Amino acid sequence: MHKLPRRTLLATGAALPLVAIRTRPAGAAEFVYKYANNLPATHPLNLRTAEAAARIKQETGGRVEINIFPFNQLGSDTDTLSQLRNGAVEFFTLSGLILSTLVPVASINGVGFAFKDYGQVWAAMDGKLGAFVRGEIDKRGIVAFEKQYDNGYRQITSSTRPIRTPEDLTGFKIRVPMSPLWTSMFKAFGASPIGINFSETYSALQTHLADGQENPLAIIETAKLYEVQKYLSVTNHMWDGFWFLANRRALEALPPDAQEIVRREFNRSAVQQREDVAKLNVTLEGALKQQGLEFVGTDPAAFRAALRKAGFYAEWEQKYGPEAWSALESVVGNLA
Ligand code: X2X
Repeated sequence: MHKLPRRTLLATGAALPLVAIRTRPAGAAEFVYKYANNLPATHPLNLRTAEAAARIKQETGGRVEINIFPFNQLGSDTDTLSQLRNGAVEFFTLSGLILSTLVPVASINGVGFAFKDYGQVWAAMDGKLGAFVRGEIDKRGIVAFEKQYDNGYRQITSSTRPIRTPEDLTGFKIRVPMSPLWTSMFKAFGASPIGINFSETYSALQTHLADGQENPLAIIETAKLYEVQKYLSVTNHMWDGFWFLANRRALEALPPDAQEIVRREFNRSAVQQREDVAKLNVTLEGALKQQGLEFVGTDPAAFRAALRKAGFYAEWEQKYGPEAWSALESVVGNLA
């Protein structure tokens, strides 16, 4: 600073903000950030985060503008995670299970049949388990906001044959997201899982690279997977949620009051989005049947027994370690 010419020195102080403002077009935001996700624009996650972005713009007096890029417009989840890390994308919602490729413990909420109901899900994820996972995410230069968005309980769909029992999964070519936990779980069922990003899933089903996949009803509906699937087996085999992630440098570049507004509004939208998904869980069965999906009942206890027999719980308990596992079991009871 001491070497700057006198004229520049005079321009500091009160004049500096004016200079900064003049370099932007009139009315343009000071911070223009990208928020990427993998879901269709019609999914409640996108509807609610769009509301949050609008509130943020208003409450920061137009200083912070967040543009949403849904449905993997900026790349697959794997690509977008790299972009989040290097700052090319500032915000990203990602399933903890996929985030586990970077932060291993983040897949723990996906352990098969762990949560009996949403009461347990939110007790764990808004409680000790969620705090533990966020702490691990934090070590990677990424910030996860407190409230997770709901993806939902996952159900298996198929284009070839109805899956009723664990034995029906034998050799079944099923698309799973890119995550060791998913692959491990479907191998434990005796299936042939193929890791494919969501951005490629519809076409993988269409071309029969995979004969089935598993996702919550809200995704099967909004991503129109019913167009390329025939049966839906109600398995509720795991619960999955999206962490709202921020590149730490980008978040901390915002003035403290704006950081607080951003965090508060995305947390608020998450809580509203959970309610939206809860309602859809009730109404979508009828809508999907009308689209031609045949619903198939299952005995979840049989699927869970298959996992136990294959040593799935023992293996993952060891991988996650005692602290995380006991945080999970403190809510859901003994899993092994
Ligand atoms: O990839 C999927 O199946 C999805 C959309 O559910 C996730 O983000 C895990």
